Amino acid sequence: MFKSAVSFCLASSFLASSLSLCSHLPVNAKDDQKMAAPMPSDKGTQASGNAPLSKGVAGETHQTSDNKLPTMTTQQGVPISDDQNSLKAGPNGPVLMEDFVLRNKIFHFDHERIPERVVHARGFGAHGYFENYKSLSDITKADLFQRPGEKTPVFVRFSTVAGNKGSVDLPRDVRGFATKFYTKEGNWDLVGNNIPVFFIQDGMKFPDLVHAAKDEPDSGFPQAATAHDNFWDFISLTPESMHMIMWAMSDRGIPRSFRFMEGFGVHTFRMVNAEGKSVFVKFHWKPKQGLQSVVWNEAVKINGADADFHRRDLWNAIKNGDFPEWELGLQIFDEATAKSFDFDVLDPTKIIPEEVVPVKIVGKMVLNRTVDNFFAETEQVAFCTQNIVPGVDFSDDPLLQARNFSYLDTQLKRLGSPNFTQLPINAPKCPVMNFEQDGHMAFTNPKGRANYEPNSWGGPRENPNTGFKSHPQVMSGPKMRIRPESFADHYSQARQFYKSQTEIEQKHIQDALTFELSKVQKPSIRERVVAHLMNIDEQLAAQVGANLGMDKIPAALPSAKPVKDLPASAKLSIVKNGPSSFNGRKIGVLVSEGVDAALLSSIKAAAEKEGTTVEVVAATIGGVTASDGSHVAADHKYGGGPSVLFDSVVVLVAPDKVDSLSKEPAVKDFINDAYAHLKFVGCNDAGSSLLDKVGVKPDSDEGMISFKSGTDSNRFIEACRKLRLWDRELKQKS
Ligand code: HDE
Repeated sequence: MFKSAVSFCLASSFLASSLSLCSHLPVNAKDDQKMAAPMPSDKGTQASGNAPLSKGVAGETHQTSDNKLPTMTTQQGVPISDDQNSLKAGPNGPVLMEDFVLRNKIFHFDHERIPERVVHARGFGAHGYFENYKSLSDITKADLFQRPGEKTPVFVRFSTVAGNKGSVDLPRDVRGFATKFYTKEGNWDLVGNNIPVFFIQDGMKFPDLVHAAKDEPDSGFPQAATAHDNFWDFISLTPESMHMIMWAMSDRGIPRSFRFMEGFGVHTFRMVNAEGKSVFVKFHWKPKQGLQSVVWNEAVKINGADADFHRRDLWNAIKNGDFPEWELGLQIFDEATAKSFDFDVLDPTKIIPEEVVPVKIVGKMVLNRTVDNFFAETEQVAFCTQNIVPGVDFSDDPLLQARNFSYLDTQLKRLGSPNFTQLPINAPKCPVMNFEQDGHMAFTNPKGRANYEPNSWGGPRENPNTGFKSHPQVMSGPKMRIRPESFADHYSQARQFYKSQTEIEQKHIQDALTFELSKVQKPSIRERVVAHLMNIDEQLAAQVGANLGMDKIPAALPSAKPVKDLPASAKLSIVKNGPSSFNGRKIGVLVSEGVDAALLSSIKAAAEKEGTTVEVVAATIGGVTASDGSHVAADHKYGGGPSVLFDSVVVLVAPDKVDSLSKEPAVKDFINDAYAHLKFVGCNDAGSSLLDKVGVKPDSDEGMISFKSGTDSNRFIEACRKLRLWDRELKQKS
């Protein structure tokens, strides 16, 4: 009665248009049944991939069976004939229960989500390798560090902490920097952050910290933002967090991209050599691209313009062959040195200044491959701090000890099976041999008869020579819940950090604290935070208090230990550790019809020489015709490519377009924001007039560069190496 494979509704891959077209189905006179509307074109749709389509007998469209694409199958491998329509009793009839194709598809879809990470839910990963500069056999027997030039595969996942999986990339937050080394002696996970200290000293407080930082439990907001009462309430009652607060409120909390941030192992770890001798180490990742952050107003706008700013940046850099690199640095010290410090190296709220123990660079990491599938790799990767290899060991840092419990537990919850280690992204790239078996989704069960040890059938067996052995540290002491006295100085290093910043960086810390605390509704919480700041720097407290409209700055809270004036450390500033090149950055060139072709080419050439990307912003995405009649392709339309997406901008317009452009809101914003965000701004003569008309003085400071000839392009790029003209903000302030 019914033709087979009737009623393809391939008219569009989009449900809405499919539905509207299907509701006007033409009637097939012969079978008196409704048929799908014909395709508007036979070029193929998203639904059909690129499969050629042919017209059916009554004008309906069918996929041809002779296309070259592989045949779609069910999960059981059964070829699918129709991926558009469920199996019905007649064209308008109910869907039949026997439709295993539909059921399998929906069943799988219904189970697509897994629990997101309870912290660090939003992340982005990439593959690469770590390469040794020289052997570290004197301090560690870790196999990956033995041979100079040897490369070890790695997977790195960067993340924000507080936001949910679908939140934005640029909230003010700490960034995760987690590295999985697939070594020949097992996986080593170095699960660090872009800030070298942490909020708390004992894992017991972690759930409280995270509860306070995340959205409030009654309202469910704010998401991915610590600017709310609960967070600052907890912080104001937790003096140990003050050092971390200085870092989080600095520009480190709003990095320009993952590529331009440092990474830190945070805790003190141990390395152990073949003789069993142990040293303490702190791990550092130093970006070869240099440090860079954005300014707060820019971050706010980037989140709207491109919520995926950081992930897109990393993806594009790798796809363009501009592989980001970090050098691995170690601070190595022995127990005697550790004891000589007036802070405790087991306290994760403390750093060891690089001036005190220099960072020894031992190798580099290159990220050179994007993931094939976000879920399979970035989402399913399971980092565990307890994944270490022979030659690396833990210290007694109580935060690290608590993490070692937590991560395995969380992976079982997220990935649902103890066999998560068998997933390709988590599986070691060396042999895995033991008698662990079964469990959900076991697919590498041991072969043969032996599944216990000792047995009479065969290996594997333990190896006392090469197997992992914990450093035989002597332990003694009464069993008690206590915070050591050596952890009690909460302010000295916070002060040291603040004092080590440049004037502009100190201003940003003041501004960040002001912004966050201005969102706190309860005055007593604001006051308590300012009272802490009094212990760090009285002027900082006075400025933040004044910005918050406090009549009286509260007295400093009592400090358990006298606050020390430690020497400033240049390494703690971003501005003092910027790049020497504009390599890897991006210039946005705003153009009009009739743009000067020669000038545009000279900018592109100068940028290419520096390793800088140029993107063109025009009235439409169709591009413009340049002065010489050539076509200039556009990467963005005005408004679609605001200046916040670029590290510097150039305004290249034709004289007859100045008037009309000066009335375009998106063009005005482009120019005004670039100036306000302290960027270097280049322009041709007509561009200068446009700047003037929208309220930006084209010769107001050395950051404004006018292009008279092609050589000015080189001058512009050289200026851009400074990244921002910080003086502009300081002058605006005075
Ligand atoms: Fe984590 N942390 N953490 N953490 N952490 C997680 O593990 C936890 C801490 C860090 O990209 C969770 O897989 C406890 C410090 C990163 O997949 C969870 C404590 C540092 C990532 C967890 C800490 C970190 C996590 C959530 C205190 C910096 C993301 C999902 C005792 C050195 C890794 C997951 C990735 C993730 C627990 C403290 C960094 C719940 C209990 C300190 C970079 O297991």
